[in-house]
Amino acid sequence: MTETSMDTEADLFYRQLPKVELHAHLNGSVSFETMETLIQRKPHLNIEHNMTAIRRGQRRTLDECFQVFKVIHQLVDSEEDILMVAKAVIQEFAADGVKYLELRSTPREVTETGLTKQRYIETVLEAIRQCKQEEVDIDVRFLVAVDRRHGPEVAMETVKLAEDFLLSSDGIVVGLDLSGDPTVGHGKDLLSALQKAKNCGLKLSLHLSEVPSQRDESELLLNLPPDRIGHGTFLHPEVGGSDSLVEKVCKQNIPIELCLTSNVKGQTVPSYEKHHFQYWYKRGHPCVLCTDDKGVFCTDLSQEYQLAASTFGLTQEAVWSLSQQAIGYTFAPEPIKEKLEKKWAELKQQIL
Ligand code: 6MZ
Repeated sequence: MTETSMDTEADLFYRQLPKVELHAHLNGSVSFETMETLIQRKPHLNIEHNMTAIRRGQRRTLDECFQVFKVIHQLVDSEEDILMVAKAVIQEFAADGVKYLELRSTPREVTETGLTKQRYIETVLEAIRQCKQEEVDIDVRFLVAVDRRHGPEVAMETVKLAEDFLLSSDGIVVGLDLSGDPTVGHGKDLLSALQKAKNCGLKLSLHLSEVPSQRDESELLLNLPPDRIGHGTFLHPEVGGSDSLVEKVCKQNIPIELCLTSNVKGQTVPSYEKHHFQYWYKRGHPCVLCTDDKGVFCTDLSQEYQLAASTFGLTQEAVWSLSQQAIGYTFAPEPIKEKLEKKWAELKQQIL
């Protein structure tokens, strides 16, 4: 698909396709419309739309992408904001045909608004519950995120918080995410927090090898092993990774969450055609298409499926399999996976 057609509506087939979204950062997923409301609520911040989204044809360095998150965090800094943003994001994913969503977000505390990390998570869970009550057609789970920038002590605190919610959230909190600027810090310092999370039953989705310098870190973190990998852009030898990394990923059959537009707009891959989706998909390795930050990168999951199909020549049958296989890579309990499988089977009759 060309750059010019990229921000247009995805075809009906891709919209109707039932989808599973497993890699979506809450504050990166805020839509243009919700952002408008936030900007109007806080005029004194003087924030404009071009500071919160990367549009068609635009590129940013990864570092610039992380500046964008800082701006969004200024706009989303109270319980009221989080509730509004989380509900809107869930409704938008549902409207895009996503039937199962794992949202992730980094709990923050903001003294000025009285926001605490505990309340942050409780508010996201409240948004999930309200959407369920309102019968929004989507099953939503939550991954508590560790921002690597904040170091080992904060990581350990976050794991303890996540562990509490794992026990008390009626199955909504299912795992832990490791994300944040990949050029900051080293995973070795976070290893004991991640190990603790794993030991207490939290599933692990770790951003790995998002930039080339993370090779040693990925070697180390793959020994945990994580339950899923975010991006994994530089794991394979053709881009400076290594056979040993690929072997570890393949041997343990760890699904990779692949976010095409995010990686192209953030310039960690040079073009859609050169995206590492191709490398892993050709090997028959478990791949899940995801949006990463649908608001910041101006995309949605239907569009990501359409882009993958047009770039790599996937048939509709292959696209269907890709979305269906993602059910198996969710952190949902077995009965939920079975329910989703049934839904896919029913919809297949109507759509394909
Ligand atoms: C690494 C990313 C990311 O947590 O405030 N985040 N981390 N790589 C990426 N690729 C572009 N995109 C988003 O959502 C925003 C936070 O998610 C992480 C960053 O830590 C960012 O601050 P939440 O909901």
